[in-house]
Formats: sequence, C-alpha cells, structure tokens
Amino acid sequence: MLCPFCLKQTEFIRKQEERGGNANQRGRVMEYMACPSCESEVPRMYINNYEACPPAIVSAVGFPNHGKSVYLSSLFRLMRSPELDRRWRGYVTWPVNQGSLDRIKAAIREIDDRRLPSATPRVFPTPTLMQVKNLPDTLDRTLIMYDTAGETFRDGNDIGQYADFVARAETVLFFVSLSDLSKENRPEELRDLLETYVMGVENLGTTRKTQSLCVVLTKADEYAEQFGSKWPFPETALFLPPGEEAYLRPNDVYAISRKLRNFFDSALNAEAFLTKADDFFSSVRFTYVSALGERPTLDNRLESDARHCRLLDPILYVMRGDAHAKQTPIGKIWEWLGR
Ligand SMILES: Nc1nc2c(ncn2[C@@H]2O[C@H](COP(=O)(O)OP(=O)(O)OP(=O)(O)O)[C@@H](O)[C@H]2O)c(=O)[nH]1
Ligand SMILES: [Mg+2]
Ligand SMILES: [Zn+2]
Repeated sequence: MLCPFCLKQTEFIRKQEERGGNANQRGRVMEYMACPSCESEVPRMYINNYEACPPAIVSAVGFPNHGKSVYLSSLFRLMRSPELDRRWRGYVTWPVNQGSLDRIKAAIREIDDRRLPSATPRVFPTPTLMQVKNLPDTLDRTLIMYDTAGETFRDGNDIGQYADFVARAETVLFFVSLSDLSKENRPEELRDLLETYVMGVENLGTTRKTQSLCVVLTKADEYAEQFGSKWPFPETALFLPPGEEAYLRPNDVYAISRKLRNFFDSALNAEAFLTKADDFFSSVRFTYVSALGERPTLDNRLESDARHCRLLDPILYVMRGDAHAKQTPIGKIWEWLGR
C-alpha cells in the first residue's frame, strides 16, 4: 500500500503504545498500524478502504501568492457544504484522521469569517486526507492533499526537499494567477515554472508521459477586466445560479479546456509553454477557477461572503482515474471526449 505520509509503497506494521497516561496513572496500551519507513500512524479508515477508495494525490504547484491555499480551503468549504449532499445521492466526504478534520474545519472557518490564510511556510507539508465517494463522473478516491509553499517552485532542488510528493501525483495541478505574472514576461514566467518543475521531478525519477497536467487559472474573477474580449468566457459564465457551479458536466469542462488552450496560444503567446508541456506530460488540460469571487480588500479581507466558481473542475481530472480507467470502454470514451 501507498503510505499517505511518505508516499512509499510498503506493508504497514502493527505497533503498540501506551497512551493517555500521566505521572500518577498508567495509560492504556493501544494498538495501531504504522508505516515502517516514516513511522507515521496510518489511519484505519485509509487502510480499510484502500481498494474501494484508492489514493489520489492533489498537489498544488505554483509560485507564491497564486492562490493555492485559498483554492484548497474553498474546495473544502464547497465539498463539505450541505448543498452537495442534497444534490447527489450517496455523495459523501470522510476526513480520514483527526489532523485532517481539524485542518479542514479551520480552513472552512477562516473563509466563513472572510479571512484569508497567510503565506504557506516552506516546510515539508502534512497532507490532509479525505475520502470522497459518489461525486458524479469520478471514481471514489481518498484525496491526499498537499499545500506547498510557492517558494519551493522557484528552485528545482527545493522540489526534492520540500515537495517530492508532486512526483507521485497522476495529475499535477499547476496553479497560475495570470494577474500575478508580470505583463511583459508572462510567457517566460510560465515557461520557468514548467522547466523548474520538470527538472525537479526528473531528478526524483519521474519519466516523460507518465503524469497528466491540469493548469488551473486562479482568480478568474479578475480576467474579464484584465483581458477584455480576449478572455474567452462571458462574465456571467463565472457565476452560475446557486448550486449550479458545483455541478460537474464533463463536456463543459473539456470545452473550457479547449478554449483556454487557444487563449494560451493566441492571447498569451505561450507557445513554448504548450510545446514543452505536451512534450513532458501525457495530457495537458486547462481550467479556470475563482475561489473567492472577488478581489479582497487591501488588508486582505473579504467584503462579502466568498462565492466559489468551478472549483470542482480540476478535481474531476484528479479523480476520474485515468490510469485506472484507461482500459475500460468508458475510459476510452472519456479520453476521446477530452481531446
Ligand atoms: N481576486 C481573487 N483573489 C484571490 C483569489 N484567491 C486568492 N486570492 C488572493 O491571492 C492571495 C494569495 O492566495 P494564497 O492562496 O494564499 O496563495 P498561495 O499560492 O498559497 O501562496 P504561497 O502560500 O505563498 O505559495 C490571497 O490572500 C488573496 O488576496 C480569488 O479567487 N480571487
Ligand atoms: Mg499557500
Ligand atoms: Zn510512510
């Protein structure tokens, strides 16, 4: 099994430990499962559902301040909202251990309170584990979600040190806020991110054509103003009626990807990025999201409640299980549709 903490393929071992004791009283001997490599306790829920809910790594790659952490917090908020429970029969999410539940709750509270996270520190991140079942057009998966400091992606060597999990993801999410790239050097900055990433993961043993790329254009609420008619979507496309924005329609998601690819080519002049991405990844897709629906105030607070836009689109690519499904007729149809 894949250890969700160090991502080594290993057999977990049984361990015993005295817990809950103090100076006057002995604790109880508890048995738990652990990874022999990193010694972390592996949650039973993860092990028991390993076959039914195989792990899928959600790796947030992207420069500082490009919206990775806010996306993940808003994604938790959307995925845990009662709206989705009502919409899809059997749809359910399960945080897999206490640490994950605590992190998810804290992130949701922050967005509910209209506050935003501070910059993510450059340390090896602890993953948040959540099982997701019966999300339409996806396979049931245990999401292993890593939020990495953007600084890590400025140096290929740092990727090995602080983010080696990116090398293990089937689908890599590249978060790019076009508003935060320099206007003059946009194509070069996009290419830099790609080259640093590829250098970093090739050193970790990832080979060509084994990973899919999903480019996530963040802060899309700013693009209509920034790009005018070059932005390929009407402003109204950003906000669908309440609840609708959560509704995945694979055909819409693929159509968006095709339009954004053209936009990269014709409006951003990012040909080098596209050619290199096609060369390294087995497939290259594009999505746009807005986690907040508006630009925060200068002191980085929200003036109104966050409105989420198309946050599940990237997760569709992560959870549809290309690697597992490719052989099945349905998988082949998906591949064809996604072309
Ligand atoms: N307009 C708009 N701004 C956003 C949105 N999401 C994030 N932002 C702004 O972007 C800032 C940075 O977002 P983060 O998610 O913290 O960025 P990050 O990529 O995690 O940055 P590091 O942790 O430093 O790597 C936020 O504090 C917001 O001001 C959005 O959907 N729309
Ligand atoms: Mg962050
Ligand atoms: Zn481990």
